Amino acid sequence: MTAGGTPAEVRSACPYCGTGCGLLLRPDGQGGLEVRGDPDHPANRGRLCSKGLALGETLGQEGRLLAPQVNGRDTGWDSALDLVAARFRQAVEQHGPDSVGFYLSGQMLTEDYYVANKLMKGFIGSANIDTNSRLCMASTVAGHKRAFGTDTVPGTYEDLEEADLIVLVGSNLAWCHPVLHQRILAARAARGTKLVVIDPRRTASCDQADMHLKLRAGSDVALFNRLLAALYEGGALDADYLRHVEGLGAALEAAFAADAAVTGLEATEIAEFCDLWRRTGKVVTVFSQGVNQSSSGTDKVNAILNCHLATGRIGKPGCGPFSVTGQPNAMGGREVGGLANMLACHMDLENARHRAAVQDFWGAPAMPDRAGLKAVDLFRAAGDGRLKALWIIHTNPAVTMPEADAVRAAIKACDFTVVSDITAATDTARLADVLLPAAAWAEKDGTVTNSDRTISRQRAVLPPPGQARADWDILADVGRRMGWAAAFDYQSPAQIFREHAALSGLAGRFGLDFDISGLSGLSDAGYDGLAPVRWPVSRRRGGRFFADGRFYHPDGKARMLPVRCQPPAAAPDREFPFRLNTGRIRDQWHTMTRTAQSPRLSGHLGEPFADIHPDDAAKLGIKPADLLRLRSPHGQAILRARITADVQPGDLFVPIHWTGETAPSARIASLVAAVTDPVSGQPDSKASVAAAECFQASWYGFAVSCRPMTPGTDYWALARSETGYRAELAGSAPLRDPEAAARQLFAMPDAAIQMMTDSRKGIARVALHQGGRLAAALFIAPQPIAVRRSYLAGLPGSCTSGVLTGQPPEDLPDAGPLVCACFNVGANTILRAIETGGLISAADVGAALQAGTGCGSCRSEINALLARRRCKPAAE
Ligand SMILES: Nc1nc2c(c(=O)[nH]1)N[C@H]1C(S)=C(S)[C@@H](COP(=O)(O)OP(=O)(O)OC[C@H]3O[C@@H](n4cnc5c(=O)[nH]c(N)nc54)[C@H](O)[C@@H]3O)O[C@H]1N2
Ligand SMILES: Nc1nc2c(c(=O)[nH]1)N[C@H]1C(S)=C(S)[C@@H](COP(=O)(O)OP(=O)(O)OC[C@H]3O[C@@H](n4cnc5c(=O)[nH]c(N)nc54)[C@H](O)[C@@H]3O)O[C@H]1N2
Ligand code: SF4
Ligand SMILES: [Mo]
Repeated sequence: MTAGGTPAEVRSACPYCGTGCGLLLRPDGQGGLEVRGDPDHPANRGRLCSKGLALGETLGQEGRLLAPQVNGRDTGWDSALDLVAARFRQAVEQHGPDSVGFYLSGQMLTEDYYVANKLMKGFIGSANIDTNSRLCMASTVAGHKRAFGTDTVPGTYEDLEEADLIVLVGSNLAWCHPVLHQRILAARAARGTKLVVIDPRRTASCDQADMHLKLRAGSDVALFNRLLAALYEGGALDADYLRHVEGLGAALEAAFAADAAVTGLEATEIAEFCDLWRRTGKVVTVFSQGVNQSSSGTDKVNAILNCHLATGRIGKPGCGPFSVTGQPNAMGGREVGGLANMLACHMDLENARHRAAVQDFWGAPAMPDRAGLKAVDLFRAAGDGRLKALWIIHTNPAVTMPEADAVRAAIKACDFTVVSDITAATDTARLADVLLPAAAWAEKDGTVTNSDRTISRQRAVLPPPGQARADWDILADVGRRMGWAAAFDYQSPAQIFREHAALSGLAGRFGLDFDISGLSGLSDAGYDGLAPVRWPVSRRRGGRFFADGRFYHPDGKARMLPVRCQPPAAAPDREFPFRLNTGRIRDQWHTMTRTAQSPRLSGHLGEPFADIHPDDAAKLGIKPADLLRLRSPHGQAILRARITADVQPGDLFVPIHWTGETAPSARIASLVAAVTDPVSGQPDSKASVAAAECFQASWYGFAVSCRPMTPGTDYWALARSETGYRAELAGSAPLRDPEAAARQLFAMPDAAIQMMTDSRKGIARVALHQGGRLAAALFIAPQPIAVRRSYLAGLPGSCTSGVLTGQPPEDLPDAGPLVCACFNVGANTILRAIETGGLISAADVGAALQAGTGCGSCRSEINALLARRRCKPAAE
C-alpha cells in the first residue's frame, strides 16, 4: 500500500505474445486490475496493444475451474494427485517410461517448465515431453542448430530501430507483435527505414510497406536462394566473415540451381528486392509462422540464415536474422529444454557428456538417451494405445493440433488423460479424466523470456480463486507423490529459478550459449526485485552473439546449408482445388479462453470467416456475407465468407481462434493435414488443400442476450458484448417455430414475448422481456441478416421496446463495427468525424477521436475508411 491507501503498482509481464511487454498492475481491491504499459521495460517502453490493454477485462471468475475434478466430479488435491501419481507410476512399471507423456506450452513460466522437464526426463526417464512450441518454433530451433550449432536468437529489439531495411517473412507483425511493429514504424518515420513484406496474402503489415512480395505459398526457399545468388553476383559477400562459415560452395550451387519463377513473382520485383537487400548494409529479416509452419520450414529458416551469414550481416547492430517468438515464454521453454529432442539449457540429449552432467546435477535415477515423441506422433501414440497416460498443461490441442478431430478422438481414447487449465470450458478439458485447476497469469510468480532473450518477472497480484495452484507447484507435488520427495521439494519459484540458473552454468562450462549462472545466487528478495535482463548473464560471457564469428559447432564455425525449394506436400486438385492458409487476427489470442471474455476484443471480428478471392467467389456463386462450407480430407467447416483480393485466387485464409465453445463448425485445424517438416517435426499449418462451396442455409439468425446462449444449429458463433452475448446463427432445416426456437436458445421460459413475423417472406423477429427490460432478441431471415449489430448488442438490459426494427432510431448515433479496440471507436463514428471534421489523415482521426493512437494496429482500417470517403460517389 502507498501512504494514501491505494495499492502500489506492481511490475509484471504481458501473458500474450512474445514481444514480452512490461506492465504496471494496480489491483482495484475488487478482484480487478488497472493495467498500463511499463515505461521502463525495454520491450515496450510504456506501449501496449489492444490485447494487453484489455487484460483487466479478462480476469472474471466466471468459467474458472475452482477445484480438481476426477471424471467430472469435484474433489480435493490429495485424491486427485494421488490418482495422477499412481496412474503414471503404474504405466511406467507395467509398460516402461515411454508409455507416458507430457504435452506442454510456450505459455508456461520457466519455473513450471523446468519442473516438468526434470520430472519427465530425469525421473520418469522418458523424453516423451513435447510442447505446442513444436507447432510454433521447432523449425527455427532446428534451423538455428544446423547453422549455428545451437539455438541462439542473435537479434535484439534495438536492431529493429537501427536497421535500414526490415524484411518481414511470413510474419503479420502489425497484428501479432503490434508493439514491435509500432517500434519499427516509429523508427521508419524518424529515419526512413525501408520495409518489405513477404507473404502470399496482403495483411495489415503491408500498409506501410515499401514492397509486398505476394509470393506463392511455400516458395520462400526459391526466393532466398535467388537472393543469395544475387548477393554473390553483386559482389556483396563478406570474404572476411566467411572465414567463420563452412558450406558456402554447396549453398551457392543450390542457390544458382533454384528457379525463382516458382514464387509466381515478377522477375523485376524479385530483382528490385535483391537489389535493395544487397545495397543496404543494415538488414534485419524478421520471420515467423509463414516460415516455420511449413513442410520445408527448416530449409526456409536456413535459406534466410544463409544470406545473413554470407554477407556477415549478423550479430551487429541493426543486422541479422530475427525469429520473433509467438508465445510469451516460447524462449524459456527452449532454454529449459522442453522439447522432446532437447535436454536442458541448450544441452543435447544425444550427447553422453551432457547427459551425464545433467543426471549428476539432478541426482536423477534415469535419463533417456534419445529423443521422445514429437507432438504429432505423441497424439498418434495416445490414440493407438501406446501411451497409457498423458498430461496436457496450458494448451488446447483438441483445437490447435492439425487433424484436430483425430487428435480429439486420440485424447478421448487414451486410458488416462490429465489436463491442467484455468477453465473447464475448453475442447481439451472436456476430454480429461482428471482436471486440475491452475492459477492464472495475475495470480502467480515466475519468469518468462521474450523474443530478444530478455528475461522478465511475472508477479502475482491477485489471489488464486478456489483451490487453484500454480503449475510448478502441481507438478512438484506429483513428483513428490511419485516417490522423489527430495528432488521436488520446491517451496517457491525463486528456488526453482536458482536451480535452473545453476544448471545453465554447467552448459556454460561446456561452452554453450545459454548461461545465466550469474543469477544462480539470487536471494528471494533479489528474485522478487529482478529487473528485465537479457541473457547470457555469466562471468564467462555477455553481450551480443556472432559478430565475432564464434559459433557452436565443434570447429567453432557456422554452416551455410544447400537448400532446395520443395512445394507443399499436397497440391490443389479437382477434388480439393484451394490452398488453405490459417493464422491469427488482431484481437484474439489462440483459442480465446481469455481474450473472448473482453467485449472490446470480441467487437473487432466477432465471427469466424474465410477470406476468398472475388474471382473464386464469383465462380462459386458466393455473395458477401454468405456462409462457406469448407472440406478437406480430414474435416469440414462452415464459416462466413469474406470476399477480398487480399488473398490470391485459389487461396483461402481462415483464422485459428474458434472452438467447440465459440463456433463448433469453425475449428479450422480439423481440416489441416498433419504433414510435418522432416527435420523439425513441425506441422505445416499454412498450406493444406480444401474444397469450398456455398453453404445453403434455409435461414440465418442474429441474436443478442444478457445471458449465455445455447445454440445448436448447423452454424453458430457466440461472442461477448458490452451487455452480454451476441450470436450469429444459420440452419439448413427450415425453422418453423421462431418463438420455440427463441425460448430454447435463450432458456428464458418466463420471459414476455414480443414478436413480428412475415411467414411468407420467412422473416421473424422475437424479443424477450423480463422485469420490464429487454433480456434477449432473435432476428431470423432467409438471407444473411441485415440489422445494426453493434446497436442491437448494446440493448439487452435496457428498457427499450423498439428493438424489433433492428435499427437505431434516427436521433441515436450508431457507433458501427468496432475499429479501435484500445479506445473503443466504431467505424460509423470515424466516418462521421471524417465527414463533419473534414479529416484527411489517420493522424487527424487520432487527434479527433483517439482512434488509432493506442497500439496503432487499427490504423490500416482507419486509412481504408478515409479512402472510402475520398472515393465517395457524388450522389451518395
Ligand atoms: N493477435 C494475436 N497475436 C499473436 C497470437 C494470437 O493468437 N493473436 N499468437 C502468438 C503466437 S503463438 C504466434 S506463433 C505468433 C504468430 O505470428 P505470425 O507468424 O505473424 O502470424 P500468422 O497469422 O500465424 O502467420 C503469419 C503470416 O504467414 C503467412 N504465410 C502463409 N504461408 C506463407 C508462406 O508460404 N510464405 C510466407 N512468407 N508467408 C506465409 C500468412 O499469410 C500470415 O499472414 O503470433 C503471436 N501473436
Ligand atoms: N491451423 C493452425 N494451427 C495452429 C497454428 C496456426 O497458425 N494454424 N498455430 C500454432 C501455434 S504457433 C501455437 S503457439 C498453438 C497455440 O495453441 P494452444 O496453446 O493450444 O492455444 P491456447 O488457446 O493458447 O491454449 C492455452 C490453454 O491454456 C489455458 N491457460 C491459461 N492460463 C493458464 C495457466 O496459467 N495455467 C494452465 N495450466 N493453463 C492456462 C487456457 O485456458 C487455454 O486452454 O496453436 C498452433 N496451431
Ligand atoms: S504486443 Fe500486445 S500482446 Fe504482445 S506482449 Fe505487448 S501488449 Fe502483450
Ligand atoms: Mo505460436
